[in-house]
Amino acid sequence: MSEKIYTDYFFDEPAYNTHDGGYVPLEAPETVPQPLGIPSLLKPVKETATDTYYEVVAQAGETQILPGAKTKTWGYNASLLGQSIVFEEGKHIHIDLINHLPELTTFHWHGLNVPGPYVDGGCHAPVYPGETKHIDFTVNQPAATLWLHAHPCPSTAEQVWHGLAVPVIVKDKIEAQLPFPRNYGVDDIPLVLQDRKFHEDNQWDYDADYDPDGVQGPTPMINGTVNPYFDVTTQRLRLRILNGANRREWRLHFDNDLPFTQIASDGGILPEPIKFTHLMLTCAERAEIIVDFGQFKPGDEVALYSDDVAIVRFRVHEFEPDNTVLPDHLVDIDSPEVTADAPVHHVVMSGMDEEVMMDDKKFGMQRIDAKQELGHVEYWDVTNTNEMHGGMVHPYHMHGTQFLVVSRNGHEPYPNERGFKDTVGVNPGETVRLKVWFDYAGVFMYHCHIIEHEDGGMMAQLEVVDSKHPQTYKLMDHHTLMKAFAEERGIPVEKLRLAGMSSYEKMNMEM
Ligand SMILES: [Cu+2]
Repeated sequence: MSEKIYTDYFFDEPAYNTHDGGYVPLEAPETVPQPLGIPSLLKPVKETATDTYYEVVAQAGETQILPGAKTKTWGYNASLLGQSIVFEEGKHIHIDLINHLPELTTFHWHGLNVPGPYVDGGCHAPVYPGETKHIDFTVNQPAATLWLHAHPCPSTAEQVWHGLAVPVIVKDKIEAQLPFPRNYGVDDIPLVLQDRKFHEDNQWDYDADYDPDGVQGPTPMINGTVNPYFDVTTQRLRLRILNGANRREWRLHFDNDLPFTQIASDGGILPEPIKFTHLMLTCAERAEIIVDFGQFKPGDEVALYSDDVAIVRFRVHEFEPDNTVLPDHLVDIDSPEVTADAPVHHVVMSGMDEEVMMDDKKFGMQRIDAKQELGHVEYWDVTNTNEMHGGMVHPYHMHGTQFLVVSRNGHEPYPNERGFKDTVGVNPGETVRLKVWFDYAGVFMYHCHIIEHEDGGMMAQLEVVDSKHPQTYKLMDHHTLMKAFAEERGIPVEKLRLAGMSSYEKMNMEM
């Protein structure tokens, strides 16, 4: 492994979302430390040599997060966040998507290469209360940390805020050969980073906290735990970090700038491990890191911070010495040739607050904004036209693909962007060039992953066309979904308030 240790966040400090007027800084919780919650692993309902069957239930419940009253929360197969789901590469997966919530939802597999728009689970795949829908697909991508979250437009932000987000772990034979910790819950743990404001009786109040630039809270909540600690019983610890916040960027570093090693990005293992003291994750991005506690002794405590607030405390216990050295090279990543004569796609993310748009339009569910032939490899140039001072980094996400980052304003991408990604932070004034291809046909969304920005219209969709087997898709529309939300809430549609609606109204734009 190269001995270079990166000590900066790469991103432009003037563009951090801390500079926005509505920014809510994190505050250190004053409640008693709690053991970090580790989502249990969802058990398959059936398994054969080739097929795995799951039931994923979206449900409402109550969770003891703070002392006193329980908080009303949502989750997958649990009251908050959920049970982590494991997929093995090559297996055929069958999932019953079951909605026990009082309102419609969708089940979006963020980062999974599957057909769109129904298996992918974006806005065109609603599951209504009491309904079960079935999907099946073959896992066709390398080992990675992905996630499942709700995506019913324009209420994605509120449903994720209620708790509908859970890690999805893909395993394969290549990752299994690498000298990584992989004992789930012991030396291999997910860290879902979120922030909330607790109102009266420990409840969340999405409407009260609403901000069109993204809802935040002052209290860090990690895997659904406030003020968590984790008992370290091995020298090396693998953290699968997911930025599951609606809007917050996390700027991560340990006590005394303890270096750590990133081994994977959104879509899988990096070609080579990269050493850091500081790492910034924009919304929906993932990083797998290995932390080496070899220099510590039992009783020591090492905190992980975002900015200056400790978000997890690692309590060091006895452990066996572990002198594993990571190889310099982890996996091969072949960058495919761009298809001859392929067009270059241009995407522009503009505005802030209610004015956010993509290519000067707000999202229209029935409008196809771009097309790409199945299997073709094409450049996508993604531009953020925000001003550097007072603008925001917009995390750009595409459904149904893992892409490669080619360049940032013509320069090399960051050193930890040499693996597959599905979400990339685009700085104000920057154009990021991506190399994009799809393994399956369908309609796929692409958008800013500040979730209130996507609900507010900074989103578009493309059709991946298989010319040899043309297909048509039944696309949803905002009106149908909003009518359903209103009925489920027992109110007339005129009275319905969902996160993204005010952004369309303020701009006099039709949903
Ligand atoms: Cu944005």
